[in-house]
Amino acid sequence: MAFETPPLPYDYAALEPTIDEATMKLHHDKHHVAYVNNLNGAVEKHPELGKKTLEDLLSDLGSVPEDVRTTVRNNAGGHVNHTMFWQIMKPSGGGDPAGELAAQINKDFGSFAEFKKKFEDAAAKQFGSGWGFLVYKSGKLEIVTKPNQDSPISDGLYPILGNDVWEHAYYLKYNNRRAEYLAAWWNVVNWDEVNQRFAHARK
Ligand code: MN3
Repeated sequence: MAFETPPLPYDYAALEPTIDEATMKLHHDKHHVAYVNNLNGAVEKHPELGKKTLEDLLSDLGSVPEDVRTTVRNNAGGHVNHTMFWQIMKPSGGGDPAGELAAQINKDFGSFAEFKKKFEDAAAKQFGSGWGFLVYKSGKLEIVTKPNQDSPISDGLYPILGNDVWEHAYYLKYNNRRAEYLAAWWNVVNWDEVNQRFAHARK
């Protein structure tokens, strides 16, 4: 298989009570695995795609053969988005960001509280399925939302942080209360990992 689903870096129940065990099991073992399987199905038809990285594929979708372009867009996107998602969370996470990222957040949003409010608001307003992302563009942090599994990588931007607002990410525990999920999610953010992604984005 060209692409593989990475194992969760912690137990399915490790993010309780913010994200419940049943949601994590379904989300990782069914949803993420399906994206990887679908992406591998496209690679079977065009084996040269298997030699590319996810970033290569998503940053140049125009070079992907047309018969699998939508499949690659949705499923390479799903794969890269979820791989990031598991890594930027951790048990006993949360708290305040530190270091360079904290300074940049204060500079661009005024305060961490203000950033959280803006991020939650943007992600709450994403109609239907999609993601809220934090990206670094022209020396500034920016909040963007994307529908489906689209990735900021396709716009030449590296996602520093992202929250999944597909119903599969929260519906079992939060039902239709997306805003409640968004507000609780900060409790499991792994700011060390997010800081590393910020350092990568600045390169
Ligand atoms: Mn998801």
